[in-house]
Amino acid sequence: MWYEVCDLKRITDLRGDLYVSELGAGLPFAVKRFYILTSFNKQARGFHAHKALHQMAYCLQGHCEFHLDNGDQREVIHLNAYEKGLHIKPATWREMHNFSNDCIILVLASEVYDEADYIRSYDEFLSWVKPT
Ligand code: T46
Repeated sequence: MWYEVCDLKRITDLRGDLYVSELGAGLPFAVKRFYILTSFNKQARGFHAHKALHQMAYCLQGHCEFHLDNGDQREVIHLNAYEKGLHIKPATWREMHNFSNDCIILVLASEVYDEADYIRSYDEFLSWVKPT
């Protein structure tokens, strides 16, 4: 699958719930960076692809939509539960839309920040994933 939705494991006891994911069990890559997106002002974000980066996005609060495109197929994934992580793989165009006012998104990344890994033009993305 060119993207995946991965469930966190829930461990419940009398004190409440603990959700966990670890390398090889729900977390498909070692994490070198994380960032948080919040305080949205109705403007969509993203509009780029990555050449090599893997990311897991968790909507910790509220809801939002990830629009993913691999050059052949488009999918809209509704993230509205913090126990669901969206694995966005390399060579995937992503856009984020329709954030709720209270939305908080946590993103885990496989690499440190590198602007050279971004493809920020959709035409360039199509030429990169589907060379003629
Ligand atoms: C992605 C989606 C889901 C940094 O300096 N370090 C960082 O680690 C990141 C993520 C961003 N930045 C800078 C680069 C820009 O000047 O922060 C500014 C905003 O970044 P950007 O316009 O890329 O933000 P989004 O929300 O469009 O995209 C972000 C990630 O950049 C991207 O990798 O997949 O979230």
